[in-house]
Amino acid sequence: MNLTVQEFIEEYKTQFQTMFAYSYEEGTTEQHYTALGIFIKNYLSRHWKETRESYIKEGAKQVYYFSMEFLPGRQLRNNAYNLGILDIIKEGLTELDLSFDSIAEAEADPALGNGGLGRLASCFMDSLASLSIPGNGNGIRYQYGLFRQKFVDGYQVEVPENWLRNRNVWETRNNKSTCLVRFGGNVWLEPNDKGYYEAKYENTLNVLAVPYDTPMVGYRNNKVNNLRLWSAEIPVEEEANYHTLDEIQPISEITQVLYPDDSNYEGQLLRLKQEYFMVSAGVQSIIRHFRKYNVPRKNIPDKIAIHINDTHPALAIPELMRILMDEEHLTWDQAWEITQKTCSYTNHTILREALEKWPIDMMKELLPRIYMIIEEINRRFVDYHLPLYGERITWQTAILQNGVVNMAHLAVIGSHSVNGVAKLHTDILMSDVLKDFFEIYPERFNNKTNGITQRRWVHLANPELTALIDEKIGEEWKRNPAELKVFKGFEQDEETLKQVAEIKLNNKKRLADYIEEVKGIQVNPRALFDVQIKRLHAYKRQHLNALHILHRYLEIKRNPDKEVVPRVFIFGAKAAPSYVYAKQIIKVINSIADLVNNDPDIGDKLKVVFFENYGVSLAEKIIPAADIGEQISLASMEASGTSNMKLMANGALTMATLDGANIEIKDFVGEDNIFIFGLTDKEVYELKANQSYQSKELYETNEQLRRVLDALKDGTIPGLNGEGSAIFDSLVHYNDEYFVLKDFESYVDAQNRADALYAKPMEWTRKSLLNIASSAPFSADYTIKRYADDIWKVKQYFTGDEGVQPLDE
Ligand code: TH1
Repeated sequence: MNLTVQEFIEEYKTQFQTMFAYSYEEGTTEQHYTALGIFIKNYLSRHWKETRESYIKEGAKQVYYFSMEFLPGRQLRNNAYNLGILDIIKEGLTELDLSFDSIAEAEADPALGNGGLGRLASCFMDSLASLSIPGNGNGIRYQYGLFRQKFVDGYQVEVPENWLRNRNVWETRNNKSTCLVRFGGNVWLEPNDKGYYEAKYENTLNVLAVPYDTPMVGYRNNKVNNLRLWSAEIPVEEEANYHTLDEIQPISEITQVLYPDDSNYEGQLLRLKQEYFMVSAGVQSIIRHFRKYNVPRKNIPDKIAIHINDTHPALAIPELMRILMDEEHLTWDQAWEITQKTCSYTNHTILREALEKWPIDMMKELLPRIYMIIEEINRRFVDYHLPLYGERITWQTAILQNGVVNMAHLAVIGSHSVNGVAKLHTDILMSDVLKDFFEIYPERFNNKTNGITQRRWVHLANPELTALIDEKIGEEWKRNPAELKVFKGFEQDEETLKQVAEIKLNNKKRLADYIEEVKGIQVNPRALFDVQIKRLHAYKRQHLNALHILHRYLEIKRNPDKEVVPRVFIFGAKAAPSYVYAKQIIKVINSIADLVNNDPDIGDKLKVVFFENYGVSLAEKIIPAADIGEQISLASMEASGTSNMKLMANGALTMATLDGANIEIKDFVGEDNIFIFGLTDKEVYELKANQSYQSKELYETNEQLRRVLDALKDGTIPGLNGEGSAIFDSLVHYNDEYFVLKDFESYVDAQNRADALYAKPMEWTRKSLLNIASSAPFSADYTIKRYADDIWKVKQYFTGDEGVQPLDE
């Protein structure tokens, strides 16, 4: 199936005309996007079908990645690239006088996730397919994605994200595989004459789950896996019972909108409905598919792995129990053994406010049968462990506690594997957050440090860098990321360093043009581009970054003649709509930007750019242009982080606390090639334990810090309405929960070291090259290989020597 440029041109013209009854010359960019998307989807459909069939034929074990969030990003370029037809399409379109780049920009970016957790799920989908692993995604087809962010007078305003307004060319509605999901009503068990209890239901709300399947294209291996997203509808046979919009609402609302909270639990009933809806439909369709394998049910764990992405899909555990008992008529013990062997769980955060705890009353009413099962899991857990571990440990690890269902405990108890997402994070799980479980089930715990797909984040986002690496070390690194380390050999090669520097500068020029276009701010591409892109959260400490900017501003004003290394500070961040403090930080940064960018004394020395509506597509533009990646969370708070990996892979130097995966980045790149500052996790724990931290003392004794803090509230920053004072108060009067003031000095210090290094361009670029060349360990291909080997026990299915090679590290 080697498509030639001429074939593409002919087929594309026909395709366009068939779809729109116009000749392609008259098409709008949006129509061209649609036609091209459909062309590519048709092109891959044979592989999609054959991949599915081959897994069944081989009796392959399949993994199902259950996640409430996926952030796939635009798929046109990615799919064409992985299929190996990107260059042909580009050439063909050029001949037709069309621009691939503008057509690709017409695609809506599906924001079906909040941040790192959802993007990780999508990187994993790319790696599963590229490694020829039978791996499927299972999630929700939200009608509205994460809100679109606008700034009005520097304040965040949320606008609905109607990503489905134009048709979604990638999805296929699959009417054959619908399921019924039941909510509420009454449930009881009735003994029957076949020797088991039957679950009887009355007055339930029945919801039809309709799957929309999206192809997940592997890298040049003819494999196409499936991402299944569920949509809620009225069951056809019940349509006559629904008359008004109000009556339809309880059903249509289920998959209407994504909850906009990142690392935060909002105990809303609708969210619980969403979770069970996705989980129930997913598990039902898996068990249905399993029947095609014609093996005994006790072998389910040999054919199926269900992965629970944070606790949001943890109801998969009681749902699988329900199906195995109520529908497959297995005993409790049989069902429990299968369930535990099938399910595995990843924890993504230790933040207390993110841990899901559903009120028992709510769960009982919405999911009566599921609650019965959870109660029984809990009863058996307590009965078994009380005599072995005593009162304290048993009650602290129970699922039912003080009127709530502790979802993390359910997930740990019902799984054979529990993992954290970076070394430090997993250590904290074992020694602190889940320490009692670690005592009971030490063998379940393991670490799987996060990863990113280099295909999207380097090959496609940074084509010039990719071409340079190809030229220097050959193309093997694309199939076998470990090869990238060969690039280290060029750290002293002046010519290569010049090329790396030039590519960075080109990327910065492109971003500078884009900044001018969308923000109207002129920035100097030769300035140091300092980037912090992630959700806005107090623990991520964007306000520490802001204090540093203020500090620079005040210094320039005090010493206008002093030479400084010019910097452009770049932000991208959404705040949860109800997160007042985070929104205040956004306003303050926007106001600092107004102050700095419009001060004639400042000029090119300092610029601040806060992009609106940060997401995957913006990240692809910003990351290749970054000189510094800011990873400045309070030590112990960021489970892993993944923008740190994307930024280093594109040659940014990391400005980091010893938190999350920053620690592993430091270990791989070497401490000379990263800027480390701030408290360690141990110091944080100590300060918290002995309650010795007094932020006000720092304010009173450190003059430099006081000047900066005072600027928050003394009118220096224009346009504020108390937001600066609010942040001041939290830092000075409410004892600075995230130790911003404590880390300030050491942060400024590290930033000064960065300036000094940037003044020596060759030295800087050498470290940049070493970052690029040390980024291979953070390939999601490796992460996925470890999940596949250690947790899921699924195999790579090679049909030849194509695609990503079998990975041995
Ligand atoms: C993030 C973590 O904060 C981040 O450190 C990590 O790199 C990423 O997951 C991927 O592992 C989390 N996102 C969420 C989102 C929700 C709840 C908890 C977390 S943790 C909704």
